[in-house]
Amino acid sequence: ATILAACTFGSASAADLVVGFSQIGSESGWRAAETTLTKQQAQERGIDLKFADAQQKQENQIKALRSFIAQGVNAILLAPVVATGWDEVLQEAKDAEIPVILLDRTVDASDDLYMTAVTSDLVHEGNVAGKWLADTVAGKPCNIVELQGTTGSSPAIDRKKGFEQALSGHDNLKIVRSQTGDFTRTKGKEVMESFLKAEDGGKNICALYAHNDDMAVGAIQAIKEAGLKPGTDILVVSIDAVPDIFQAMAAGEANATVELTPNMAGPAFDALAAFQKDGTMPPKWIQTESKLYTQADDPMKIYEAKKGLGY
Ligand code: GYE
Repeated sequence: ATILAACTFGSASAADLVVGFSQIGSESGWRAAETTLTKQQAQERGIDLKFADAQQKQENQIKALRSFIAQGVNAILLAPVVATGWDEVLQEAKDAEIPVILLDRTVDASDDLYMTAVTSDLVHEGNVAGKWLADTVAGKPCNIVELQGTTGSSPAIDRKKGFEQALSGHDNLKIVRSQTGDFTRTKGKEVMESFLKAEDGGKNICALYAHNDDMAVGAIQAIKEAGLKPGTDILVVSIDAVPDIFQAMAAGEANATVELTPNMAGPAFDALAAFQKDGTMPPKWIQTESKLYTQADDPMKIYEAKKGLGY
């Protein structure tokens, strides 16, 4: 397949590569940055990028992939909105000898149906967030509310798993409410409002764990409107490290975030270039780094550095 697939590219140089990108949508600042950077990198590398925004719907992603296959693109980038339901269309891409690279989320499908997945270690991210909270509350009783990412997506599944792993052995830490906020600010605010109402105005909520910063930013608004102080009455820990969470940290309204780079396309395009050059196959997983940031890390400086990067 490698040799055949290499022939698919023929003598095309990077400048001739046509790549289809099925993007989930623009549910968060992080997602918007990933789209910006992918388009920028394609332009810099002379790649003809066919961009399709699925508006958060898997059926639109499947339609886009079928259209890319019909167009005979050289390769496909896919950020899969949910983890299941991809086998058939990935098999169609494989039959057409079009390599598929997964960005920022994984799929429950055999890994011979995609070339590689460029993602962070999503379980580790949840684990880092949970460990930070366990260390911060240091044995005191702490009721946690959790805003989950999109139901059925690999980040929602894995970030929950990693966080709960970090809590095991700390009986003082308890998740008392957990619901999806679909990775958006609006839904994050809405669900946090319902948590606060259900938990006696939030008096006995010690911390919020949000699977992304956008839901945390929405929740912070809800906490303030309930007359409580986010960052002190209710600790706030989340993931992505988008500029606005650093602004909240600088105001003392958020406490910690785990960084996820929005530059997934760089490693993806590098892998495609190597494959096109001499058929070199990348590893099945290209892992991006995760780094914890807290209020101690000069948040305003980081905000200034990040705010121009397409979020
Ligand atoms: O954390 C969130 C986006 O798939 C890991 O998707 C990504 C997540 C990211 O909506 O902001």
